[in-house]
Amino acid sequence: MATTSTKPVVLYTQGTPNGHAASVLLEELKATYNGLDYETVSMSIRDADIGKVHNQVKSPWFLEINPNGRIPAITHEGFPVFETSAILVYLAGQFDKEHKFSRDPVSDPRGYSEELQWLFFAHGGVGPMQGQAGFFTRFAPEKIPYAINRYVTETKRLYGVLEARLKDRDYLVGPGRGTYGLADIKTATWVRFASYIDIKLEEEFPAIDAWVKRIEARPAFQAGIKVPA
Ligand SMILES: N[C@@H](CCC(=O)N[C@@H](CS)C(=O)NCC(=O)O)C(=O)O
Repeated sequence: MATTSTKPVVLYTQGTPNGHAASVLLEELKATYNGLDYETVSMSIRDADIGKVHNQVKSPWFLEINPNGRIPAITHEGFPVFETSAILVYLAGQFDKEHKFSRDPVSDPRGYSEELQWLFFAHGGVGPMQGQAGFFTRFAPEKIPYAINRYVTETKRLYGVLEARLKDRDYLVGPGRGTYGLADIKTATWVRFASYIDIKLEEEFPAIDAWVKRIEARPAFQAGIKVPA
């Protein structure tokens, strides 16, 4: 059930790309700003646990936090936020006061728009397409070549967009070569699992490969992808 936490932010999560996006940003904020801390509640996302385990994502208490019954979700002093990118934007607004990982909507509205564009591109495109590609490649009880081909092909098309964007940049958003931030976190947490759908980044998408390695070298990123313990 929902915890009575002494920490202001509670993250309800599991070790998946979407869960990692939230925990990576929390770890980045924790490493940069003094005072932010959070508690993690490890959720079960297995259908087999519905009705059995108290912290399954379809439990009535959790549906009050996330009516969509999925991880990640957070509460901040009791205020619930669901959907990965909405969580990233909320946490940035509350805690990234010096805009180290996010663009300022007031002083830099176009930079903020650019950030949302790449965030939405990953949230509505890369995540769902790669997720379906992974499901049909690895987990579906029946191998359906049409479905595998459709989702892997669309994931590769989206990777082509990222590859073109990253060819002469270090990060997705920002002037010059860009600066690391929300859109990189949201996208890299998915793309680093490209090999699960048999995409070889080093050979097929070298600019993406270099970008993922650059991001994975960050200590806070490494801490975030180990959540929940
Ligand atoms: N659009 C949602 C997707 C969340 C999502 O699909 N979460 C998966 C794990 S990565 C989940 O909780 N699955 C459990 C279920 O479907 O019951 C977001 O970005 O937060």
